[in-house]
Amino acid sequence: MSDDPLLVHEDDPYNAETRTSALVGREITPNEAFYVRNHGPMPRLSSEARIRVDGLVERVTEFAAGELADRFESHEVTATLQCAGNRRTGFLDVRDIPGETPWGPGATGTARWRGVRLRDVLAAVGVREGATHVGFTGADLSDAADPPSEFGASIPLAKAMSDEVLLAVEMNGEALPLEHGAPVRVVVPGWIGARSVKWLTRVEVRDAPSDNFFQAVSYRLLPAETDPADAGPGDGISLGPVALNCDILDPATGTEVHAGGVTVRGYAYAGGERIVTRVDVSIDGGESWCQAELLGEADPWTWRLWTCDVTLEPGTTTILARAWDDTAAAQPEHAASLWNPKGYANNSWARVPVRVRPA
Ligand SMILES: Nc1nc2c(c(=O)[nH]1)N[C@H]1C(S)=C(S)[C@@H](COP(=O)(O)O)O[C@H]1N2
Ligand SMILES: [Mo]
Repeated sequence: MSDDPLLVHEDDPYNAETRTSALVGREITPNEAFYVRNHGPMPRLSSEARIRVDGLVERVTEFAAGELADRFESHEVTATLQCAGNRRTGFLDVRDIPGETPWGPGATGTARWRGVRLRDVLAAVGVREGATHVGFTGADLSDAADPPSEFGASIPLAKAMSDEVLLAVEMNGEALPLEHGAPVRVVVPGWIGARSVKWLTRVEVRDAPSDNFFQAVSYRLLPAETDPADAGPGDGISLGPVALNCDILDPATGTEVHAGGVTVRGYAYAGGERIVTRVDVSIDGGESWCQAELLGEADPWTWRLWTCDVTLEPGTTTILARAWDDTAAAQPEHAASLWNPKGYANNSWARVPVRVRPA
């Protein structure tokens, strides 16, 4: 076991997920334990860095990053970020996914984000008639894009105008760390992490979604038979609101536990504007289920931690978990039915095999 809360998948670009041991039982993920998902080298910007707000606005305006917090009211939102590739490893037993990071359950975390509302910034510059989307551009150049480009994304105007979407300058009470997008990043609660653009340099009000590679081509869910190399702009399903998901953090996959009473612990996250309403746990392959205790408060923007006491007999067993949301939807059973060429949105039942030793 390592003391490092992060499991590094790649050094360049730097990509690391939170180990389950560092996620378990914590409502808030500490900054040094929060997963990092990058598509290129991390740019070092100063507080003088400009953020240009343009497109379908009355007054094209540039703000210095450091001036935003003085110009607009400060707001804090506790929100879970979840990468669309979280739990991709569950797909790899079904079929290989070359060229994509094999994220386990730790490409997600919850932080207290403080900053200004995007809505207030948009009101200050004036949104023009015909606007339907708001695009974001970061300062980092990615050669994952063809041709290489800055990382970018967009969200519909209605979401951009919501209370919860922030241009964040602080994370858990500290200045936003470099790897999380300093000095200013977007935070879009309920939506896949890829829409929360880091190292923000541009906000563009548009009459269509962004044509940035990471919005138009990547982060889209393709039919299983497609070769992602052939995918062009607009192909597949654009990923936006996160799908209902959960995973087991303790016991950890493949570990040994003593027979008898065992407390199973994990997280569940409804995504979109939904809340988690129930988490079921099974130790008999889904024949029967017991209901986990949901901790904390129901909140659409954050995960719900849960615990469930089970009694395990000696041998090997796979602990299962599945979450339900307030639309009465539950997670799908098998990763196989969800497999897609880029390995996004695996929200199939959590499955954690353990060896149970006689007590
Ligand atoms: N500029 C920029 N923003 C970005 C990315 C990036 O590579 N560059 N990665 C995105 C993805 S895919 C995710 S999941 C989240 C991860 O945020 P974090 O690294 O702070 O956890 O940032 C998003 N914003
Ligand atoms: Mo992501």
